[in-house]
Amino acid sequence: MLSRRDVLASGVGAVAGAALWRADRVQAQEPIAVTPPTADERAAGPYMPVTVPNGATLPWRLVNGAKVYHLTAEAFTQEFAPGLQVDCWGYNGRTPGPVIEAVEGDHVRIYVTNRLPEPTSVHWHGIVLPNGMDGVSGLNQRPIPTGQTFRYEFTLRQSGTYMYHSHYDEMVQMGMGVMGFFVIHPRTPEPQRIERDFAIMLSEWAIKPGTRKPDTTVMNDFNVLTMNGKVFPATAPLVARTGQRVRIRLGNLGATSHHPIHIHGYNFKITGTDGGRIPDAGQWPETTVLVPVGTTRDIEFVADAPGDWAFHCHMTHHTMNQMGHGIPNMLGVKPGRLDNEVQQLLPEYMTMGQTGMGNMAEMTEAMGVPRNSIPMLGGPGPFSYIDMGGMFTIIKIRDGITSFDDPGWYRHPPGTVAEPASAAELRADGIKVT
Ligand SMILES: [Cu+2]
Repeated sequence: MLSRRDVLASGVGAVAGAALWRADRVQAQEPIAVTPPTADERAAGPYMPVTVPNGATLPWRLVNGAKVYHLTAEAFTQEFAPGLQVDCWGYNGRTPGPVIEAVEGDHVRIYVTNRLPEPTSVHWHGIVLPNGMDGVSGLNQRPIPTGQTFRYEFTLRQSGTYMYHSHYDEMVQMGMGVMGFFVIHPRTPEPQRIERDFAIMLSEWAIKPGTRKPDTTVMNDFNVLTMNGKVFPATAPLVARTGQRVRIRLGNLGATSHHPIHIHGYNFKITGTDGGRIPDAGQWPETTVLVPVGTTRDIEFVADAPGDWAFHCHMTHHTMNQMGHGIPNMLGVKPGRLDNEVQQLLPEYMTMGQTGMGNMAEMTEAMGVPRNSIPMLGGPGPFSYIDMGGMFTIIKIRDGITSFDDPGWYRHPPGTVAEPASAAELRADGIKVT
């Protein structure tokens, strides 16, 4: 077991650690229900804590040199976006559960209380540990019965982005949200200091419009795609100051969908997986990183371009919400007298989609949707309605900011926004529009 001195020796210093702890509390997008860290905890926190948009980190306590955590697997209701309440399972009242954060070399003791209506167990995905701590029900341990608390205990011998999730009745429990991140910071500070470090868990859900309970039995019919348990526009932006070095840790514990996550305005390097840090020579530039089921990917870039940059899954169906996918293709269809005739039976009938579906998000919102559902919802933007939902968020980079709260919409320097071309401009450049 590590001594407290070992833990304290694991980073850059107590004073810096204390400052970082406090900064993270201020930066959090939602109140984090933790007691303020004790002097011991502050002293042992010499790393840049992860910022969890819409989420939380798990509080811990130093007891005789070990970091002690407590997870409770339980059922609760979570709002994915205003208008969509979902009955989920997860840890400590949220899905994904709070991020477990520790430092390489730490000895961790994690108590898991089961308040689910069936047994559970926790697997520590990617973490090197004794076999009996690996959490596969039946193989490595007895399942944790409802109402009981089990103890997991191991020493962290690696650093990187890992996960934890149920390993009992996996289809149901993971489909209901029983998962979270396990971030281990390196014992020696990284050569290039990360100044903004985000963690985003990607999840998929099957929730029929008007219902609130995810259907965990579907194989492909997922219709709600979340980042940290929220769909756009409820996803909190990722805010950084111009010039800061940013890391985004992505994880995917969905059932079947891989997510190509795309950044606008930047390229990045893929710097880590749930196997650990990728050596510099093995990193290549990308603008889209595929995050397959059962993996994590870390990406890093220097935020040198101010603006509001989209950050989203590039599967176009994954930035939609509970729309029907089996509907007829109406593109180019001339409805003729169809509307008049059908309206005699269904007064509110309207044929839609003949010119495309770009305005349907706004229209369905105006027309009303079934109770507790968000068909195709996007959100208002600075220029017009943003017709994307689901796995979509915004990276907001601003010059000189000291608060990382949502800074509002980007104010573009004059002359830097796409605008209608004037006749004189077209003439001058020899463009003929017929
Ligand atoms: Cu996707």
